[in-house]
Amino acid sequence: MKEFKHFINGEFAASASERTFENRCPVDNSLIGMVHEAGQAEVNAAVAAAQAALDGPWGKMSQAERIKLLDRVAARINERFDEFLKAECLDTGKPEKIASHIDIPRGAANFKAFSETLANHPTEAFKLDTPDGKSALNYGHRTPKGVIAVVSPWNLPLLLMTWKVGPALACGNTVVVKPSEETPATATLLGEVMNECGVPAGVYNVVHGFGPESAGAYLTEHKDVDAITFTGETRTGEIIMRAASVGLRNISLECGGKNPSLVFADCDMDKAIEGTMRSAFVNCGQVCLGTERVYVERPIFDAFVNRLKHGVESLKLGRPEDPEVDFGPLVSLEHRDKVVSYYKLAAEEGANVVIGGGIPDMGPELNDGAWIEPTIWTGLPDDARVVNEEIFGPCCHIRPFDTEEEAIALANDTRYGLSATIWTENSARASRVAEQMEVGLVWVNSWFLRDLRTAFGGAKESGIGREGGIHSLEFYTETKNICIKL
Ligand code: NAD
Ligand code: 6OD
Repeated sequence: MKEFKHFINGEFAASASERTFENRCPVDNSLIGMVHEAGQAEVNAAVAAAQAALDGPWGKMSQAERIKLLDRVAARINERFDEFLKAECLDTGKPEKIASHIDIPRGAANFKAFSETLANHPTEAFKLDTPDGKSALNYGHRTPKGVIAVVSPWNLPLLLMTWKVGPALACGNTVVVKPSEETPATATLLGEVMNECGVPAGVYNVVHGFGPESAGAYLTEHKDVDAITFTGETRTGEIIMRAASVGLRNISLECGGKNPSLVFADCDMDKAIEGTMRSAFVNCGQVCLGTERVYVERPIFDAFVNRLKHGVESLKLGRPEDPEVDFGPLVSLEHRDKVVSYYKLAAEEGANVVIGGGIPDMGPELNDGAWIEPTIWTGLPDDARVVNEEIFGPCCHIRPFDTEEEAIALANDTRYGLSATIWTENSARASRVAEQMEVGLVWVNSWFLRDLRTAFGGAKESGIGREGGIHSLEFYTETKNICIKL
């Protein structure tokens, strides 16, 4: 049986308390291994190691040397691709077909993209005329923020963790990562890679555990953590924001969503169906950018609902390693309880269940896993909880609309503001509608098409701040103005 230890100062370490918890595979609920739970002592040690690396070898290294090391990390993840893939799929149950295209390649790419941004992005410079008839030169100078706490979720574990660790390290910071308790494996494996690549001890640290009264809280409340970057639920984001207020530490929050998709009658239906199949059901609906509310212009409503239903019928559920499989289980039995409670609520709120709505019979080998049926509803009122609360499962509600104005109002009628997707072949309409969406990200005729140079983040209760490209540099560095009187 596997044992997942913390990674502190370049070494794998057990918890002094010897407290551990189970890591189970959601495919069949089998035990993968035991995870050490960090107490205050382990978190203190990890933060101290990160601080020492900052004051020592990492802080003294040139930007070019750091970038070379991070390029090596990216290459090494790709060399150990299959190990990362197996570990990620065991922890999450997601199909290898998906993780080999999304999670692991992006996990590696995150270590390269930001080095290039850093190397190529200048800071500002202004020459100022001074009252004595001479002048002064102002220029911006970036320094690392310091020790960064990275608190990450379970849905895209390696991708979302390295999305923060990559730019943080490129900018010269050190990190202490608290991966989700559901998915400890790839963050731990990355510790081995850091050592193999010669990244100095203390630059990358991992502490395992839960949120409240555990590693997550101890880390985010730690006074020597200089900034916190978090991905997860909005309610957790609020708690972390309170923790960050002590000492006025910087935060970046990437939180939940209840994302709309607007399908206009002038769309290319094939593209809209293919895109909505992915945005609603890929990764078993556990993507923060995923679509849970679909608004379809009335003339094509019935045809759209029918074709999406056929798409769902063709999804193949099964084990991650089966190359034909495109749909795995939810991440855990606990999360399935939550999603099932929404399936029941949808029925109580008067939904018409187009397809799904329950737990599939996967046979004796898999029935203990966290399996769930992909589900489509129609007919719910706009104030139904199912239409307003983030479910984070493979389900969507489809509702007809009659005018562009109505579609925009419906899409924006939410406290969330992460992403929106628009399906239309009319480019004037596309930009007009996109500009009115109250979100951080809009995709037109596509979904989850990512360019790491662009701004990523949410509006309203979906988050605070932007990361990606220059925005990551802004968050992970302190810009100092240096004024030289000439
Ligand atoms: P979560 O908020 O429950 O947990 C996220 C992380 O925070 C975990 O590591 C957890 O242990 C830790 N945590 C929990 N309570 C804490 C506390 N009090 N103090 C410190 N740390 C704490 O989220 P989840 O269930 O892991 O992930 C699903 C959620 O994440 C969904 O709401 C989804 O929309 C959101 N999400 C958002 C994005 C985005 O980019 N906006 C991306 C992925 C997931
Ligand atoms: O692609 C990314 O950079 C990113 N942060 C994706 C988030 C997906 C949410 O589940």
